[in-house]
Amino acid sequence: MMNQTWWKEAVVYQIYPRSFQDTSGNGVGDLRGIIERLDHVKALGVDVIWLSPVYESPNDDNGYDIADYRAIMAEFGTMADFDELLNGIHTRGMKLIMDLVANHTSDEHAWFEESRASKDNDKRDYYIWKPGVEGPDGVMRPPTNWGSFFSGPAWEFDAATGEYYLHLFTRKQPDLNWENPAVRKEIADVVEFWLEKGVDGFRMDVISLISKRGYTDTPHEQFNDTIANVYANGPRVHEFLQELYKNVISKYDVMTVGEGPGIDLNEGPSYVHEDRGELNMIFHFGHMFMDQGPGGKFDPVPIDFRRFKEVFVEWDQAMADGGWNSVFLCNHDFPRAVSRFGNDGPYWKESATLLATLLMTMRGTPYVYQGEEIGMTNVAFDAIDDYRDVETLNAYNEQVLEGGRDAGDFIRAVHIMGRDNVRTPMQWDDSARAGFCAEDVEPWIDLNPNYDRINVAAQMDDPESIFAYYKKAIAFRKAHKGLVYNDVDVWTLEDEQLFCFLRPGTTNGAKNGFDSYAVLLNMSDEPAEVLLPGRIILSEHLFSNLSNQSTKPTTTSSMTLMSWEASIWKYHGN
Ligand code: TEU
Repeated sequence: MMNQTWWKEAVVYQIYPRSFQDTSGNGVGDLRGIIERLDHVKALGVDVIWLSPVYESPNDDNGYDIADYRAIMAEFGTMADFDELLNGIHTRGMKLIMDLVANHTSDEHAWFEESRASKDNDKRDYYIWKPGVEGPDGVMRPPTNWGSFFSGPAWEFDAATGEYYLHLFTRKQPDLNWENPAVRKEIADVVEFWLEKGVDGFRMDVISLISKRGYTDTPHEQFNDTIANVYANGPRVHEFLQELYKNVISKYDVMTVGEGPGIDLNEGPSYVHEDRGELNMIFHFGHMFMDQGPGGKFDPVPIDFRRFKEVFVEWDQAMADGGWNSVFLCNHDFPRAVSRFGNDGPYWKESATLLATLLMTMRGTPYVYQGEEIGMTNVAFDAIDDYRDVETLNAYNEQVLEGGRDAGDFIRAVHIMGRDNVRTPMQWDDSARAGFCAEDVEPWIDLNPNYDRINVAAQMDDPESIFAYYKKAIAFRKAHKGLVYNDVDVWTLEDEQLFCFLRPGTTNGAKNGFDSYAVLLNMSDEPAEVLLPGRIILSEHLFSNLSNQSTKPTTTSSMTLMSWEASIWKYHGN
């Protein structure tokens, strides 16, 4: 039986502060806005808030480029606001985890300003500097052929000292040199600073990238393979994480979740196994990268439903022995869950609530991204000028302006995959700015025009709403611990429509004290016939997302689910 802890039983809600609630009148969300909306978050029944970065930043990548780890971004407020927010969260019985972005800083961080000043500066080795190499044509080239996550080379020439620095993300996000013990000490001090303030843990940005493997050219391959084979899981990553845990994190009762591009099934458990003293859980990208075609992120292909299910099964099995998973369908980097995995047209409500059911019935800690609880959808701006995300804008420059790709074709890909899909302002009500900011203020990015239909106010008091369903599903998970800890046994892997699994209340054949649950999900627009495993009998219907659900208790071997119906049963047998 797995060890039981609070962070396994917790449900996490992610806030992207820029897009949550403006109170200062600058069209940008802020900390006081979050304070005002804490009762909304509390009403959902979540336990932990993960706050995307709020530190001082020039916002080249919306705060994922930190200029001062100990200061609050002026646009978001002050440290006094932060303290009040933390207090407001704790008073409501919730916890707060911060976003620790420590693979890189902003180029406007004081460390980098010193580092770039001269080759013999004390902080030169805080970052990764290399001389260029001379090509056969006598022209100076970057040290390797590495590409950045956000288009263009991963090296930037700096004229002051005539060398290149590494930046796996934008050129305003230079990579820190974790080989340097002084850098590791700085980061440990930052972690301690926030833990001493009373925060309850960290989400660690691209933590899989902090140890570099050495600097040789990559073969020409798909970018996601380069991430996995060249950038991620470097030789010292586990040593670095163990050091941070031992010296600082282990002294506090907090949770950690590492973000892990390039972490595969073999590597995953070594980041989170309970004996290793590294992280509690990671975000893997098995289901987040699966709809990219050969051209990468802006070359979308349809979701392979069978593969989608396999990803859940494989990761559950990989973590079953002493590890732990996080479960998420969306965050600030990927499309809206209902638009991507559901049907945001005719089955909007049914599919959004089905996805909530999946999230709350898998093993692993569930993460809900702001707006998911009201079924917010992708947006489809026509013009590139309406987009704000540096990933999208850089890709537009590279693929359309320089590469000659048809602009309309590119924008259609952005409608499906762009990160701004999840960064349009939170939809609170149907007033002119959806309650995100004052009506005479321009928000930093346009609203999704469907805010008049999809908003919190419209759902708040409606017992049939997506919001009401999220509340019920979260409470249901908390009341049925078997949904947290029991094994996952999927029996419809081949099926084109169904995702059905058992959560047996037995571990290695012995009863574990929890009940057994069967979760039946029809992830399609057509009704579907579920063939039940012969060894079980559904004994009690517990939960469903449709009001006209198929609640008939059955002793027969099959039942029919309506389009996007989700149904949870207690069962007997094994
Ligand atoms: O994202 C890391 C990451 O792997 C992303 O590049 C992801 O693949 C991409 O956004 C998908 O389009 C983290 C943060 O979550 C992201 O917001 C930051 O931009 C990035 O790190 C750099 O800090």
